[in-house]
Amino acid sequence: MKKIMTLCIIHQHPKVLLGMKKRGFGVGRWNGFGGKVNEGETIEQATKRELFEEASISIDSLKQLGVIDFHWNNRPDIIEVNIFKADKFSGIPTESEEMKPEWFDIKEIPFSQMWTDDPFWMPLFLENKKFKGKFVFDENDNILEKELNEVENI
Ligand code: 6OG
Repeated sequence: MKKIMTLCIIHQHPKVLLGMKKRGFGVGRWNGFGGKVNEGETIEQATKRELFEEASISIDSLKQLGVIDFHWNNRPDIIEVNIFKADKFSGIPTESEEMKPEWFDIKEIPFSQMWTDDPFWMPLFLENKKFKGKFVFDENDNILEKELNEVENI
């Protein structure tokens, strides 16, 4: 089964807003904000909802820069993560039960405490390039296979 998910990173150059995941999937890692797309919701609506639920901020416009399929060699499901950027928001980034937001200079992105796919696509993301990819992980979240291509359109 394919699960459709969102991931949104606020990029106000030279800083990005990430959140420390406090519970659930990806706990202990810095990441963008996001989660599952609910039934009856568009991917963009889900992205905005998750950002508000997890960090108390609202965005009007957002741009999709990437889509990546993730598989694990010991699990049947596939996660499709839709990656968005926003540069303007309203509200004050606020800690929630799920995420602790923090600004990072793009030269100090904490890749050692992030998903191991992030260092591959983050440079494209920071340059506003669009990309599609596929990563296969083993049961310890090590990358077994990767495919990442810059594309004209998502
Ligand atoms: P919840 O299910 O906890 O949302 N996500 C990933 N993000 C990155 N950078 N790499 C991955 O590689 C990811 N797999 C999932 C999607 C989980 C959040 O984590 C993202 C969602 O934003 C495997 O609500």
